[in-house]
Amino acid sequence: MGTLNFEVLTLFPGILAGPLNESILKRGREKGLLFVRTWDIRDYTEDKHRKTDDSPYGGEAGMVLKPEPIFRAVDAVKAASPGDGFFTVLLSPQGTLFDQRYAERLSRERRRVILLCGHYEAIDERVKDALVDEEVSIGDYVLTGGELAALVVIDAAARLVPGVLGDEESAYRDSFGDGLLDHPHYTRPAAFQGMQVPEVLLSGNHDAIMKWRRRESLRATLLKRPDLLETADLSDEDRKVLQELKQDVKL
Ligand code: 6GU
Repeated sequence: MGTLNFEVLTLFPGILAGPLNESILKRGREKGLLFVRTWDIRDYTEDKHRKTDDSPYGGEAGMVLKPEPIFRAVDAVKAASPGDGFFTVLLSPQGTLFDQRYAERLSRERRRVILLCGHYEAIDERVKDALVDEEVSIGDYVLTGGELAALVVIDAAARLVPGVLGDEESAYRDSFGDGLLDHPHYTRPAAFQGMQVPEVLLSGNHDAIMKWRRRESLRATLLKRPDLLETADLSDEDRKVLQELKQDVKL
């Protein structure tokens, strides 16, 4: 079985360390299913002040990440694994939106995935032109840097690698897989502060329970994220249920 390999280039490797050493990511790494290595871009500067950014040509405000340290760092990553293939992703708010489909594609990636994190500032365009295969954003908001986005990308892809989730955990792997929101969940006690668990879940009728869950997934999606219904994987029965739910909403 293959390992999902990430090489993360960052000015702040410490941001990554905590989350990679907890819970499922930690266990995935221990099992050899996930490999994540961080590279400090500042280690690839060659000047006395270890300068990684500079003011932009054209005289606008702000700073731009210099190309040389990044090119050297990427060279070092590639030299460390001779013969391997590489796929380079720049994390930036200008990228295409990261979603479950992207996570699924990444989870099957055989090449080493280089995640390039910017911080505060813009990045010299020649890095994108010469080194970057894809530019990815995790949503329409601005973070201080790409590190948290890199963690999101690693986490979402890693949990889809077979064996990373335990049996109990992987039962939930498909909850977004068909493009619908999850249905409600309940555990003991059956009555709590006057609130009852839905009768059908206590019935032992597996077929009725499966139908209830599907209906509640469709209901949650219709109410909270109707946009997802455009691309969701829907059966004829699903469409019938959706028509009923829409009728209910109007009452
Ligand atoms: Cl990938 N980077 C930054 N800095 N901000 C973001 C982002 C990435 N995705 C959404 N906002």
